[in-house]
Amino acid sequence: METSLIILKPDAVQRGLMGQIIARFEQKGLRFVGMKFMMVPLEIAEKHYAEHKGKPFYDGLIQFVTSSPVLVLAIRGIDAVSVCRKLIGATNGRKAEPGTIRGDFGMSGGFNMIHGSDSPESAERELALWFDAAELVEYDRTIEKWVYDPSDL
Ligand code: IDP
Ligand code: MG
Repeated sequence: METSLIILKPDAVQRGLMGQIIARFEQKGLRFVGMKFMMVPLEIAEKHYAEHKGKPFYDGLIQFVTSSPVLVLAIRGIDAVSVCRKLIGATNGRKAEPGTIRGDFGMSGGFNMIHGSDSPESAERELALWFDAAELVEYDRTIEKWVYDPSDL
């Protein structure tokens, strides 16, 4: 099982899309193990997006994610990192495929509603940045024996 770090960005919250976006992950069969609604401290935003420092969109991106609350999620499943990225779609909403979250709900390259870890290594780093270990909730869901077949596990 992998865990991915997902953020519903300020535009998703402001546009009232949290429920519809969360539903996509629930319907897929993924398990939520962490969730918090918060204003993003500048220091966390800068650490989270450190790889983009110096790019033309960096300052606007930091301003955007710290401007209004976000919903931070930790989502678990087999191959959860790549599965979540597929559900999310391409970075620019105008280019993202229909059926993806960005493809169905967005028109912007920057205001693209959601962040998802891009690799298991990024997920580990990001989970440690956004959640204390005790905030990730360990539990079983009996339904998962119907989500996965025995050869998946
Ligand atoms: P990703 O979120 O699909 O992984 P990244 O390239 O890692 O995309 O960029 C991080 C975030 O920076 C994007 O989700 C988006 O909000 C913003 N961003 C990326 N490229 C641009 C751009 O060209 N213009 C404005 N914002 C951008
Ligand atoms: Mg990225």
